[in-house]
Amino acid sequence: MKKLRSGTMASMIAIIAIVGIFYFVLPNITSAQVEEKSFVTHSGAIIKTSGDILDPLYTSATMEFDPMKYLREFNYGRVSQLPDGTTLREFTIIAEDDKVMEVSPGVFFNVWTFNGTVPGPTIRATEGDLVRINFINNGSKSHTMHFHGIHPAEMDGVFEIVGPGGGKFTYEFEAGPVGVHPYHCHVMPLEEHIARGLYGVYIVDPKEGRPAADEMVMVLNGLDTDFDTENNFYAANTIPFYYQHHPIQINTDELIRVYVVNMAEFDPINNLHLHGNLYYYYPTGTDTVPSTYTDMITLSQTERGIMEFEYDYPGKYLFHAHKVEFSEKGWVGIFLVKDNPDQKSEGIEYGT
Ligand SMILES: [Cu+2]
Repeated sequence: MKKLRSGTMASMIAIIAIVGIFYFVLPNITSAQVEEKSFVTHSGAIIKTSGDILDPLYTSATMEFDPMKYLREFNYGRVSQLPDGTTLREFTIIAEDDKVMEVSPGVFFNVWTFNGTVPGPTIRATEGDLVRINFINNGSKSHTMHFHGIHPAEMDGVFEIVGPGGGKFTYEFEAGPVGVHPYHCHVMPLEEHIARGLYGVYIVDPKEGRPAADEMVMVLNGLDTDFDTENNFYAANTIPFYYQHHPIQINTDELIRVYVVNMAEFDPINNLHLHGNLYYYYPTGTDTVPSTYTDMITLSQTERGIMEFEYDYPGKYLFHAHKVEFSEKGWVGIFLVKDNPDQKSEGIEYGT
C-alpha cells in the first residue's frame, strides 16, 4: 500500500512537472512563433508578418528584376561573320527553377527563369542572320527552348528534352520571319513551365530596318501564386502596378514602338487599351502595313504584335487591360509624356 502510494505520488509529481513545462515553457515557444517580424520590400515598404519569411533580401536565390531596364533592353548576341558573309548571333541561355521573386509586397513566388529573369532576355536578330543559342539547363527539372518562327523540326525544342543539372542543347536556325515572336519552354506540364516564367521575346528585324523610334517590349503576364490555375496577379513585364508607380517617360512628337506579347496562361484573353491616343497595330509584326488603327487590341495566348504611336500633348496617360479585373490586379501603367526637347511648343495649353 505504502509502495503504491509513493508510486502514485511520484506519478503525480511527474504529471505536475510535465503540465508545468507545458504551462510555463510552451507559451514562450508559441509566443515566439506569433512574434511579428519586419522586413523591407523592393518598393521600400516595411512589412510585418508572423508567417514564415522568405525574404528576398536574405535569400541567395532571389531573382533581381528591374521592369524599367527590361523595357528597353535588347540582346543582339555575340556577333561574328561566317565565311559566306552571314551574320552569326550567338546567345547563351541558362534555365533555372530555384529563384524566388517578390511579386507584390510580401508575396514571394518561386519562378523558373531563362538567364535569371521573367521574362528571359529579349533576343534580337535581323532576318537571314544565323541565330545560335547555347542552352544550358541548370534547373532541377527538364526544360527546353521552343521558338515561334520558321526552323527545322529538330530545332523546335519539343522532342529534344534537355535534362536537369547541366543538360545542354544548341539551337541553330535562320532568323525569320520578320516580326515579334515568343520563345518558351515546351516541357510538360506545359502550362506550369510557362506560367512559372520560362518565356521571353524574340524580335526579327527587317533587313531594311524600321523607322527610328523609342522602342520597348511589353510582355503581358499573369502570376498564379497559389497554384489553383487562376492568376492572382497580372502585369506588363511581371511586376504588378510597376509602371503605374514608375511611369514610362516618353516625348511628344516622337514615334513610340511597343513590341507586345501576351504570355498570360489560364485566361482565354488579354487586352491592351491606350489612353488619349490610338495606335497603328501590326499583328505578329510580319507585315509592314498596319492592319488597324485602334486604342484596343485583344490577344490570346502567345498572340503578339507591334504598336506604333506618337503623343501630341504632354501629360500622364494610362495604358492597361480593359478587362478590368486584370488592371485591378496589376496590369496597368502610365506613359508620362514630356514636351519633346527637339520640338518647339505649338503654344496652346490645354487643361489650364
Ligand atoms: Cu520547362
